[in-house]
Amino acid sequence: MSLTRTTCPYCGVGCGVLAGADGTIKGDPDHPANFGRLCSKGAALGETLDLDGRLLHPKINGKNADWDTALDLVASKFSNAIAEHGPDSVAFYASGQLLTEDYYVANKLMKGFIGAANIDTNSRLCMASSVAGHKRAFGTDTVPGTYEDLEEADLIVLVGSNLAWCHPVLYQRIAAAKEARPHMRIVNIDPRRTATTDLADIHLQITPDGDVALFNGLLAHLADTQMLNARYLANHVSGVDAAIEIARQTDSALCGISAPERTTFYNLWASTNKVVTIYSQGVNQSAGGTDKVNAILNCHLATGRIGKPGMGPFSVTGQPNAMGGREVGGLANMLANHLDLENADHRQAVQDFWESPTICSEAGLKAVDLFQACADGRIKALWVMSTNPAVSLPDADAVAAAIANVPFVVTSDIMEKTDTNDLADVLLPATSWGEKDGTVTNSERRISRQRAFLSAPALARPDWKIISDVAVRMGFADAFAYQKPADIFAEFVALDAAVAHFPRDLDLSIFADADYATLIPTQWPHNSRRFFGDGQFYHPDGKARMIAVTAPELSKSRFALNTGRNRDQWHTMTRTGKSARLGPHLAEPYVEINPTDAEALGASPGDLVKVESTYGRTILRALITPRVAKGQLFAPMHWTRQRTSLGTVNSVVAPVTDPFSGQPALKSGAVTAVVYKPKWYGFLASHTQPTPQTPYAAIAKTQSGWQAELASRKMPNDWEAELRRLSGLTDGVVALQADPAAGTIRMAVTQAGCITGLFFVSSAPVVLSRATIVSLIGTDTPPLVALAGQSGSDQPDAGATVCACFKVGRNTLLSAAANGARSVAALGEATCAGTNCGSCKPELQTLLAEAQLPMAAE
Ligand SMILES: Nc1nc2c(c(=O)[nH]1)N[C@H]1C(S)=C(S)[C@@H](COP(=O)(O)OP(=O)(O)OC[C@H]3O[C@@H](n4cnc5c(=O)[nH]c(N)nc54)[C@H](O)[C@@H]3O)O[C@H]1N2
Ligand SMILES: Nc1nc2c(c(=O)[nH]1)N[C@H]1C(S)=C(S)[C@@H](COP(=O)(O)OP(=O)(O)OC[C@H]3O[C@@H](n4cnc5c(=O)[nH]c(N)nc54)[C@H](O)[C@@H]3O)O[C@H]1N2
Ligand code: SF4
Ligand SMILES: [Mo]
Repeated sequence: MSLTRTTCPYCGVGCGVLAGADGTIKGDPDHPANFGRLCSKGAALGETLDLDGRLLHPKINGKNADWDTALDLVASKFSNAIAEHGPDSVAFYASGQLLTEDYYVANKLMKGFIGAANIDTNSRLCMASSVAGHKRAFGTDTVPGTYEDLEEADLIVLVGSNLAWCHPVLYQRIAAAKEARPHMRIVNIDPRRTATTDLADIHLQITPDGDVALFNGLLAHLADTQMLNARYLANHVSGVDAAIEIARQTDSALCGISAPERTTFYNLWASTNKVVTIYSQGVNQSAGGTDKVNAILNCHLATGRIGKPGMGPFSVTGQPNAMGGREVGGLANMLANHLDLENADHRQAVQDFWESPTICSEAGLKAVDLFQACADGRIKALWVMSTNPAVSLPDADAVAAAIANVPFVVTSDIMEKTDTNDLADVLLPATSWGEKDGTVTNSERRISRQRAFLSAPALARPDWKIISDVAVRMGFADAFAYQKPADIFAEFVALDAAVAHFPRDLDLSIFADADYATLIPTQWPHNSRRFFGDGQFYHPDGKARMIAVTAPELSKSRFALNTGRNRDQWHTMTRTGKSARLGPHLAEPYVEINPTDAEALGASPGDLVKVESTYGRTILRALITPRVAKGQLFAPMHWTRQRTSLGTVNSVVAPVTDPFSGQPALKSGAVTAVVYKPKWYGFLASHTQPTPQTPYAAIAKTQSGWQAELASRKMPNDWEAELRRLSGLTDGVVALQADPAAGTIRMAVTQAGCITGLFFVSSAPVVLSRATIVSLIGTDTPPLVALAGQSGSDQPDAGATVCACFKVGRNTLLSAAANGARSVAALGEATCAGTNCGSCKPELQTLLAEAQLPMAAE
């Protein structure tokens, strides 16, 4: 069958994918981001294409509606709010997961036609500090690096980036380069030990937010050891003395790393010319995120290590189109095409080009403030597109209440049940990846096509079309008469040509004559041109600026709550949560706790822990591990109220933001933790989808249906009724075995000779093999055999999934290792683990190390 050439919809690496309507997914060997590679999420894309859970019709107050009724309602609600309360009374909250064409149209409608700038996006939570830091240093928001630089570097410094899990294909490219060039050095700067740390020669386990102290120390070291590039600084950089002065005053010990370790790192940095510093959310998502960015940029500018092969700062983007969003100016303080909202000439030029009735004249509300305005009653109509703010913003319960407080809320999404959709008046069904056409820009400024290989299901429509249809109904028919995404892309490129006389980095001239249908992945400004290689920057004097940044005071809370991502889940799991293959890697919301802290709290493995702040609380499974330092906790951001009762970690994260970028500090909340002692723990496997109803409830998709981890302090009177309530299984016969002495109850539901539900309850955490129990659902295993928690066959328990592609469990791997497979390659040969996408290789390495087996020389 013929495969369509498209781009992965997950992370900012932007891998090329060959996809077929039958669910075939392959890495595109010709795409310069991945050359055929894919990670576990990309490889499992075929499993997320079904229509299960999709939003397929417009809905008004929960009832299906036709498009005309829904669009008329949305347009009239927005128009009425604007007429009555002014353009600032309405807001859009968009996403780095929109395609460039969708994003361009949304931004145009708000800024040029509604005439306000209340459009912000989830990129505020993601890239805003990098944008602000770049602008301060370069005069523009420019990411100068390319992926090839990563392979050419002699030293890669990874700051606040878990590349192995979050940009797996870049991680694999670096790992391959290191193997080919063994002198390459890798330093990982992260308060936590992660899968990425395994590739590093040096792990600098700094205190949270110790980054500025560390990099100011580096700058002072470079100055003190005559390693500055004096000629470069004199010709191309301003602000040098002030930045160095502050750096010298900084106590670099504040970063929490010993003096000898700091010196080793500083000497390595100073003596290596080809240095790339990759950074991500450990830098951006901080109350001092912009200063962290500039502390890093300062060191690259001070040595002139920027804009040349194998060197430079590299802020990797998270979402597939975070970069495209910046290009179209999707944030509340940007215009379009890298133009400045504060610049009257820029505004006039855009208004002239759009032939628009108006143009916003000042910056709109940034994400956290925007939802505060929703809470205050200032926003009368809100449109959320392709993002799930009730989960992903800090102080998420207050954000949910703020959304509920807005008189009219519309969302565009591909899924029906999300925490944000649950609060909306109108739901608009968008076409999903595979059904839509457009472009995305990856971390290295490469624009690639996403192409449809499936037809749009039911009434779903592309986002650009939905937005344009509303704009037309608001009275702007001429400006939004697009027939296809290519029309919008052409306008985006034409706007760029129309404003080419303003000094900017963005230059889309390479796309002027491009054929949209056959567009191949192309980098701007021009495939071979490098930014800043000539020492020219975009401040009026043509120079870059070093910024004097001070190290912040560090938090003294009992526990600092760090948050982030898992290898196999994407954000709020609306898509990856559908894949039974991806679920078992880490199936529950958990909190990593250092063993010393766990002992002090009295927490044992498998216990539940209540993590609380002044903003809210969560209940999470304790994962006791030395990967986190004492006094720190780490919890993933993925779990929502759809899949858990109290697993939404942003319920406890404070809405503190960086003063320059407005980006929230999502990585360092002050929290308390105590063990949560329920009366019973339960594990439920069911053929129906359970709903979270007990204080601890974590629901996940399995190959045979669903599973739920449960716990409660309330003892039900009737266990059979409880089983039916939690599982939704109304039919079938229940067999129950109680063992009061052991404190256990076991139940099996059978219908027409098949097991449809199994429920294991215990006064202590349930220790049976989940994989075995789940495998019994849908089989004709006799209930009594099933209740013994055994499959009836002699299949050993594979343990928690490590390799998602081949479903290889931890126990299988440990026994292969015990039988002599003592390297990652040997484990691959014995079990296939790690031989497809390779995303689990860092974990295979860790598993071998933990098994304390002598490693074979590879
Ligand atoms: N599997 C997967 N991949 C993804 C995503 C996903 O949801 N799932 N999302 C994508 C998106 S949108 C993004 S933005 C990227 C994010 O990619 P990353 O930024 O790599 O991911 P995070 O896990 O958010 O955080 C990175 C690290 O920052 C560390 N950190 C915390 N505080 C500090 C600090 O003060 N200093 C330093 N130096 N480090 C600190 C954390 O311990 C964590 O390991 O991932 C993208 N890729
Ligand atoms: N505590 C904590 N919180 C965080 C972070 C963290 O590290 N820690 N990271 C932050 C970061 S970097 C990010 S980027 C955000 C991400 O957070 P969100 O953007 O809120 O999370 P997603 O789950 O990606 O939400 C995307 C939504 O769009 C829908 N969707 C998918 N495709 C389409 C489409 O084509 N069209 C439309 N209309 N909808 C679609 C999905 O079903 C889903 O509901 O989270 C932020 N929040
Ligand atoms: S690294 Fe994985 S998630 Fe990111 S674009 Fe490539 S395949 Fe998709
Ligand atoms: Mo992100």
